[in-house]
Amino acid sequence: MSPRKIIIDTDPGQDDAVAILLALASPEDLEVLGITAVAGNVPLPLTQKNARIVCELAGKPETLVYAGCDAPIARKLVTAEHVHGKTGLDGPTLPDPTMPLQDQHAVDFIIETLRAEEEGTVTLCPLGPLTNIATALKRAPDIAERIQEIVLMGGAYFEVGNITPAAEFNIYVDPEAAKKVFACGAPITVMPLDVTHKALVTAERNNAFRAIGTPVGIAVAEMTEFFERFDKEKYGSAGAPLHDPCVTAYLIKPDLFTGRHINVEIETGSDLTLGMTVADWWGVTDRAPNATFMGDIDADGFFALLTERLGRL
Ligand SMILES: [Ca+2]
Repeated sequence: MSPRKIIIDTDPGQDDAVAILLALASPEDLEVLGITAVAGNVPLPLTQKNARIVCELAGKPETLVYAGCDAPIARKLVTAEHVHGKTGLDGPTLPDPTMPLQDQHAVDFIIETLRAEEEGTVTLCPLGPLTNIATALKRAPDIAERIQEIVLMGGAYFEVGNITPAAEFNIYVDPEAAKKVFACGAPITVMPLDVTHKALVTAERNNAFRAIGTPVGIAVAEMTEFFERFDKEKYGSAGAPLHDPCVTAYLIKPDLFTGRHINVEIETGSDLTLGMTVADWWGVTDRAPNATFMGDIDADGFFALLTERLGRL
């Protein structure tokens, strides 16, 4: 089988970095057509730069990186330096990138790629707020039926929220964009906090990254060490959750995950629960299913895959 064509839409972010590294390490499974940066964890000038830093760390400076939207559709940008540090990639010391940023706007790249490639052969992998994807769908509604699948990190049901008591960060930052994406009709697979909070980088798992002994292995260990401080303090957990790599791991090994095909709606009207993913996990409404909402992960299998693949770079 030929590798699956993907566009990674991202706001790096240490866990975004690991998701990108996993994809770039897996050319037999994934062909990365491009990486599109969006404002999220940190502002756009940093996310597009961080995306290029990660490509160079992977030894793949030929990867096409595009800058997209610098603010949510209808709101002021909320960032997460309290988790990811000032640069978004705090932890390791990595050189500034020398590879170019593409001139084309990320949204135009997404639209043109979906129109140029054969229908149903391009998968979108959003790892940040859904601004770029929603803007593309708004500007070019014809692309919705050309998308093979949207596999995204965002939302929560059992874990409820991390940026507010009710909302997960990616959805909260641009709820109008999320609403647009969940209503677009393309097949959607969601990696919510319910899954990612089971993918914890314990000391043993981080030691396995470090033991790879390469610049990539050591950088990943240093990144997770940096942002685990926040989660350990907040949740009292054994380590930091690796949110975004769940998306790229799913595309390589879907059997690691289990979930339900259900209806998911996005709250955009309430100040109290803004950005909540109202997931009908128990099937208590007659609203039509629009997403496969994951609930569980084989965490040991996930970390085994990550460690093996990162060791290739
Ligand atoms: Ca992210």
